Amino acid sequence: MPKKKTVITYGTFDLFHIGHLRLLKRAKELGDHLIVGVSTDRFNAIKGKRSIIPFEHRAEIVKAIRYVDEVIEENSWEQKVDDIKNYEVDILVMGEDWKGKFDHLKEYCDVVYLPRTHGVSSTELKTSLRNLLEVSPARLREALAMLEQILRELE
Ligand code: C2G
Repeated sequence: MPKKKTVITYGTFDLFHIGHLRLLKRAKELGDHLIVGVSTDRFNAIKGKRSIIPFEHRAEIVKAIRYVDEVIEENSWEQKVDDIKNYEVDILVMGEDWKGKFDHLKEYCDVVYLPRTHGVSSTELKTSLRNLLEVSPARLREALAMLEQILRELE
């Protein structure tokens, strides 16, 4: 029986979206067992990222993804070496925005950078949501004029 190939990847996975899903799908296709290190809120602060969705929910969502076999906490940059050893990881997978950043781990396992899914990111989603909420006075006046027009037609 050949040894199961274990894959690991890490991320915040805030506002879970198609880019995250496709990354996890492709990571699982590289092996048999996929472990995902989900960044805790505290580690996000260290990364300089503030996620909207709290860690517990982000972890629960990732765990529910059919490609994911195991979820662990990502608490530090340094834990990857121990994780690779403790979980007998064969491949570390990251999106290409991290290209080169984890090459030092090639000493312990294969390191694969996969193309990102273009046109979507948690940051872009946050911006779109913010724009939706920002109603300018001009847009309010337009809406008011439309409502007054509707009222006139109803009278
Ligand atoms: N990703 C992607 N396509 C996108 C957005 C993200 O392929 N449109 C990938 C990223 O390249 C990453 C994974 O999805 O591999 C998770 O993305 P983030 O949640 O943004 O993770 P990040 O903040 O980059 O944290 O130690 C590693 C860090 O924890 C990675």
